Amino acid sequence: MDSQNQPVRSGLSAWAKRLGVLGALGAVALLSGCSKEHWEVGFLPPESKGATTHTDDYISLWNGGWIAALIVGFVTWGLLLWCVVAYRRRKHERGLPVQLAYNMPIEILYTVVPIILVVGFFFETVKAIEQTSNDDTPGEVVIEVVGKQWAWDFNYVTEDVHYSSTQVNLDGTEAAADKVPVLYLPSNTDLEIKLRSRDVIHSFWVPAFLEKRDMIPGRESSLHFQALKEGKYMGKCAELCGEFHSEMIFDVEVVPMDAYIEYTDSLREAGNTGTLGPEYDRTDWYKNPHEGGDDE
Ligand SMILES: [Cu+2]
Repeated sequence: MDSQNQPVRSGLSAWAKRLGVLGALGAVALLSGCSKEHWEVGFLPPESKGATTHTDDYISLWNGGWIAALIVGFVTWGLLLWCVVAYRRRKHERGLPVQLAYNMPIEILYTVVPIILVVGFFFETVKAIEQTSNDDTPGEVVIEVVGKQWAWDFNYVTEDVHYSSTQVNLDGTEAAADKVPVLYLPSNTDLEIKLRSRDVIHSFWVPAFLEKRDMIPGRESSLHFQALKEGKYMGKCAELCGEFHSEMIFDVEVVPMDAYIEYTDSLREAGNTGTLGPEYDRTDWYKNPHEGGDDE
């Protein structure tokens, strides 16, 4: 057996070269197409930076988690590689190497560092949740977003007007983009976005806002935040909700308050007064749970 073992080729230099080439290739693949903006937000959507009163908290939790994990990773990979190289079997050696165990300082390190990490992650997560998911600042403007197979109704509750949409037929042409329903949000205003569904479970997701909420028939959930950066964002349903789930998309326009008022006034002038209530729900099994559907 031993005679078949080829001795390690002369020294470390060949291995170092191979590792160097691999590392360089990996770095090129990793870094190509990545700009400073991508790094700053930890490869979350670049437009998420400063988009709402919550996004920066999410980004720093995300980046902090990655930085801690990478530090642990580099130390671990470094130690592994060092062991592989320093304790490799030399040309003249036969049999098993000297077996080592019970290194007290290392074992204490193994125990203490993970505890510090877990406690750190826990408190950083609680802090972020307090500032984001648990935010229930009363909305100066209340908007109800209603999901339905496969489109959206937007009830501008404070202004008592509504906008109703139908499914966007994504036919591969640019024209489809003009038919995407648009949700208008006034900037720098306390928003309460109420979410509900008319039929099956949908999910409200504006990727740039870094928040996603399921819309469950018979239950109301909500998001409270301020949109800080004016502009257009993409939104979509993030819960597989049937055949045309992929066409259940919308846009968000964050505009100054006067432009928002102008828009809701235009809805009123078009006759879209009042809000679209549960009378348009397709199913009401949750109101009579014993007549079909699951009890809660
Ligand atoms: Cu959906």
